[in-house]
Amino acid sequence: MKIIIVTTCLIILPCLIKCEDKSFLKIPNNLKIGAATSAYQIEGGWNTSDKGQSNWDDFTHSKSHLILDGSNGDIACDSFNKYKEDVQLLKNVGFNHYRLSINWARILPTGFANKISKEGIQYYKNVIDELHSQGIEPFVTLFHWDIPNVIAKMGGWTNELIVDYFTDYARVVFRELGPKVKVWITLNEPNVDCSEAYDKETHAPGLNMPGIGSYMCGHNMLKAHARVYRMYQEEFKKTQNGILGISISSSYWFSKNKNEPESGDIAFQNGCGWFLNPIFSKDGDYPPIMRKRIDENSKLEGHPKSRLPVFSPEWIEYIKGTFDYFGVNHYSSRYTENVPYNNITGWYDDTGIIESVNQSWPRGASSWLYVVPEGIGELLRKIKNDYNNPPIYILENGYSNYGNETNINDINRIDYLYSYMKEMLVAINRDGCNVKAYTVWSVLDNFEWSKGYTERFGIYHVDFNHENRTRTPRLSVAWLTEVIRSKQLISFDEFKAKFM
Ligand code: GBH
Repeated sequence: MKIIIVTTCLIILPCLIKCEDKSFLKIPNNLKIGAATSAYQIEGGWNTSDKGQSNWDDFTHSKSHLILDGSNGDIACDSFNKYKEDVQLLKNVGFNHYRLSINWARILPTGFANKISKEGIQYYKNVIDELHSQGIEPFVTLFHWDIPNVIAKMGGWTNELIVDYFTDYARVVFRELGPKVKVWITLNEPNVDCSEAYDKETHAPGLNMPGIGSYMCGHNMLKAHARVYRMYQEEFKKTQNGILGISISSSYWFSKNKNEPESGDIAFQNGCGWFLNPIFSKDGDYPPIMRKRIDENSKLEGHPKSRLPVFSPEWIEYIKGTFDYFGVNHYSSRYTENVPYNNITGWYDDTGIIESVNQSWPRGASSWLYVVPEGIGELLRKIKNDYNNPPIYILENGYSNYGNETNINDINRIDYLYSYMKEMLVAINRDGCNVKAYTVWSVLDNFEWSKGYTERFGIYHVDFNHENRTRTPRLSVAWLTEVIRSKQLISFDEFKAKFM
């Protein structure tokens, strides 16, 4: 008797766990699976017809020493000419949506709305029509780090007038392309771009003004986002009925020490709350902890005013609630520890947090890309709990290989996507997180900003040495195609056993 019970348990128990797991691994019917790119990273055609110069054209041409391989996006994947083929590649995988971005200077050659480029508009119309003809839904980003160089030269995002210029540009885009687009992203990763462009020198224009430029930039980006959101509601919502959001780059931060359980959230508030709190919280404005620490640090440094600008009550109200969904780009996680506060020097930086990693975490080719799948589950639950269970659009998630290898058999990428999608599906199916879309970065290998072509995120390999920019599917294409077709997440081993 005993033996029978024990053996039945041994057989049934693991099955119960596994079977339960399997039901978590079902992809819900209403979860859209797609892939993303951005204009400067794939288009090329940098000086076709009447296109204006962008800040990235200027940056890569005049400061090529800041790009790891000295390269640029002049041709990139040549998607300006090869967009039909690219849409076919998306179709082959069975993606529901494609996230692309618009190059502001391509449609407004002077930077301003006094002149609209017919060719520029036509290009994006062609791409969007091609997507629709293949049953793929466009998600369109208005700003993915490239702005007209004339505006960049006048201070870019540190000049408050950009709020008006960005709104004028957005109005042209909505008018021309809006009838065929239902999902908009105003700004891609403002938290990353503000820091990299103005505090550091990794994004155009590379100002290197730590602790000053990024906060000016963020202040104006928040205003610009809100203005565009509200302008759409007033002028286009009735006729076009799209949804708008912003995509914030969010790592997950694990408090390293039990006696400092708040350190992870402090890092989150400084890294993401910077943009999330003003838009998504009940009270609006910057996170109180961020305000407090930057004010204190500024004072100790002898600044007459805080380096973090102040919103008027009107702006706080105006920015609050300007979202239809919660957009998030997620790749990796960190540990956090508090740095002791010193009332003479403050903190060595405004967060008062030091980040570290677990050396046993697997890594991608990007120095920052540690593989920590549990982080995405924690992040989704945090968003659900802290921001009142909003609809979540995951707008980027992906893995990099080294550019000097072809890596057609990208098993590491499959493992990464599998483990992250698994955590996401558990957060949806078990914990009730309201995730509406999951988007792989990226369809194609592309110009990886200051890393040039040395890091490759594509599920399709691109041969940048060949004038055809030949695209070749990696193994992850076959795996993803099967996952999307069957609506069931399977590991690489299961895939191999069945299909290889
Ligand atoms: C995205 O940014 C971009 O939107 C996309 O254009 C780009 O190609 C893609 O990622 C791949 O890089 O973990 O503390 O060391 C992601 C930008 C870069 C932001 C690394 C966080 C590391 C911070 N991320 N950065 S940390």
